[in-house]
Amino acid sequence: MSTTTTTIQHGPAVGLDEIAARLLDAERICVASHLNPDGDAIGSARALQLLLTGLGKDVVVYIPDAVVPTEYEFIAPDRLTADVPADIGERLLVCVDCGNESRLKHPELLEGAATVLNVDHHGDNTHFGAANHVRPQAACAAELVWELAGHLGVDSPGADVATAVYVGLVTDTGRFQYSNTTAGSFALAATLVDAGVDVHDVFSRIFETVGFPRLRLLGRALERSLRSEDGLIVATHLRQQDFDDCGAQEDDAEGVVDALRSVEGTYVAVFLRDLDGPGADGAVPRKGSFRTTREDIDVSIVARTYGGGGHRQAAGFNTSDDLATIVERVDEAIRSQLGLDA
Ligand SMILES: [Mn+2]
Repeated sequence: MSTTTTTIQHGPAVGLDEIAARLLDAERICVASHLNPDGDAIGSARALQLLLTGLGKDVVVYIPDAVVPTEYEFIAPDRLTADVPADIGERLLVCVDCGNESRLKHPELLEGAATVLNVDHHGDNTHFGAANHVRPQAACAAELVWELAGHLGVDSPGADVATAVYVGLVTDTGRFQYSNTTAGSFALAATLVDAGVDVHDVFSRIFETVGFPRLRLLGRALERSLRSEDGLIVATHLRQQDFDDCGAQEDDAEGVVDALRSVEGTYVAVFLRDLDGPGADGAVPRKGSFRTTREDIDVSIVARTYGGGGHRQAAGFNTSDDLATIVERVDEAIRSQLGLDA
């Protein structure tokens, strides 16, 4: 590449006023979010794009593979790209809901951008931006984007921005049921409804549009579920063959880990997904996720021992370990975190 490369800066923590000032200074902006985007990734990126476009900025949105899961298509960003924009050197890059560099997939994006801003709520965010606003107390990144609107001088962001923010809020709080749900989450929801969100419409678009392949895939995952000897961990796995048999896509596995954690007495739910057949070395690349139901367990610590990361209560990783090995490691880790005898 002939563009000037700047090394990733790990810059200071700043307020949203500073983030807003830098955005207002820029003419061309690239809003980016993470691999395998969820409702908050899409919602926060779309809301920020709408705000900035409304201010006359030229805004493209980068999401790895340009994937928008079907249930979020109604808030899909415009000018969505899976490629590093050719003019990235002249664009201000602002990442939302993205905990670390690898979640962006293309490092050239960070290296090539004129400046990198990082707005997020993941506690283990690596502060990869030149300026970083990371607030773990926020239930979702979209909440920060909504607050940012005020700093950008947008007093009434309108129903479309409110709807995109609400999608981030309702999904990241597990419909206002996860432990990150606060009085503030409900207050924000009330504000968003006042701004024009149609709560039932969002509900039916996101939660009542489950494709039949997803139902079949969930059935397979549940049928194959197992429990650790002490009952603290419920786990399952899916292979590519399962996806093929069910006619399912990658994002159809979304609800699996949440179904597991609902079992009585479960501390941690583990979901493992084989990515391909075994490589030349016989190892199967796999992608895993952890969820815990308990405030006093931090699953992101265990995910980090696999080079992954996430939140205290929800984390992901890549590995070639099999399910039994992972369950054993998680069991050991939570016992040590809770001070239980091994
Ligand atoms: Mn989020």
